[in-house]
Amino acid sequence: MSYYPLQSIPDYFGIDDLLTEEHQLIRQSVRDWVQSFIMPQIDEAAQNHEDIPNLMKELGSIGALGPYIPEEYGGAGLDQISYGLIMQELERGDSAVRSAASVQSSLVMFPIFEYGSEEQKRKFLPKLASGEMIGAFGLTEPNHGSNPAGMETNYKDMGDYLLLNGAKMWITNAPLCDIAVVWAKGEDGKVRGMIVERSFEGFTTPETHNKWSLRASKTGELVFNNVKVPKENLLPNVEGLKGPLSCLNSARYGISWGVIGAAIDCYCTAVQYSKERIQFGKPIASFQLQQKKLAEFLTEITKAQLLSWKLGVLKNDHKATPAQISMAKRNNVKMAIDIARESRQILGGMGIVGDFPMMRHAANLESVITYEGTHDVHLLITGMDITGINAFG
Ligand code: TGC
Ligand code: FAD
Repeated sequence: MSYYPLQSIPDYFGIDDLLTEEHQLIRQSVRDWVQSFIMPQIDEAAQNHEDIPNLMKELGSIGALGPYIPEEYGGAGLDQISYGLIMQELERGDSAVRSAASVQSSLVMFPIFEYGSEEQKRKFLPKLASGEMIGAFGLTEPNHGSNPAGMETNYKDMGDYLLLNGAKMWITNAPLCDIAVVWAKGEDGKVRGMIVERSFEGFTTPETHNKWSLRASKTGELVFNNVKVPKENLLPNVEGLKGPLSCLNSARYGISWGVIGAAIDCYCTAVQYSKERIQFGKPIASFQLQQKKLAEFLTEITKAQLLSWKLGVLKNDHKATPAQISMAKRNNVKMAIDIARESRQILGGMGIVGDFPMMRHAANLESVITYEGTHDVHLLITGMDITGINAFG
């Protein structure tokens, strides 16, 4: 359980005034679910490098899978602020929980909804929304991470079917997935997306072991050895790298909110602990050095909240640019990882044990600052937006 009262979760600039009653109800219901379902088991799951049993069906039952997908396809038909608030609450529990919901919602349901055929939408979206089916997203490869344009995974048009070969690496939920949205190059060199099903011969998903980060999430590879993909599984309505990159816009936006949750969990724990822990005859909260840390945490959380809220407003109006999303993802993840590391120090030795969440969040955020575009890649995206000059290659 959380070590601090939930009423201490900060809203220093009254951002709740900008939320509707529905937003607040959604946030409360996910917060309650995280308290009762995630908090009691997350430390043990992370310590044991195990995923949380039944997680996807539970996430489906609270409407956290594809919240902004229309109801006719099994989604909740909510707006982007609701999606962000859900991500925030899930990541207050653990980045692995938010990751599971992000991948399913933004990287699997979003491309099927946005670029899929009507048959694909009807076949896959409702089962993905309920968590009955688990999806993965395959873009990164062993030799191509930040530079997905270089991907080697390829398909040949065999007339009746597509023949898929190659491998994807570092894929969230690969070992658990029923389907994977996979991005591959055709003989014309153009990138296309396709839905690869678990039952297809030649498709395997070896697990990546010994992670020190996101230990409550399964990561693995997607390996394609002459996999015959029926043509009806090709996403018909997108071609080129903008297909996968547009999915990342949605996921990166969700991360900008999610990491605020991780930061809040660390901040609230540190405030509570610093008031209780006595050294030199006084609570450590009475020392200026500790107050400086707490004041800076709250300032940074508040700035991040405002950034994500405004980005959500832009997203609702279909006006958010990829560069704005990059800025928010980059800023907020750095904010959260700094707070996780610094707040751990406020707990002294107690900060390193699993009774408190800081080490777990800090270790998770090492992945979050790397995936969905590294910290440096997002800086270069901002640099290119400012100057018009591409400094990648
Ligand atoms: P570039 O030439 O700039 O662009 C190629 C085409 O794509 C378009 N585009 C975008 N479209 C939509 N949204 C975006 N964000 C877009 N960025 C670019 C662009 O307009 C162009 O379209 P067109 O029609 O002209 O062809 O591409 P580039 O090869 O120079 O690369 C640019 C770069 C480096 C920014 C990009 O490739 C990048 O973002 N790299 C980082 C890779 C990344 O983020 N991988 C994430 C993998 S998925 C993941 O990590 C999931 S973790 C999930 C979890 O567990 O939560
Ligand atoms: P590299 O691209 O090799 O980068 C290494 C370093 O070089 C980084 O610091 C980077 O910033 C820097 N660098 C690279 N290019 C430049 C440049 N031009 N200028 C300056 N510096 C540069 N991918 C998926 O497709 N699906 C998933 O579900 C998924 N889940 C993941 C889960 C986890 C736990 C992790 C850790 C990763 C996941 N990823 C996933 C992959 C993730 O997106 C990549 O790790 C990330 O994009 C970086 O690629 P890379 O690891 O190959 O690093």
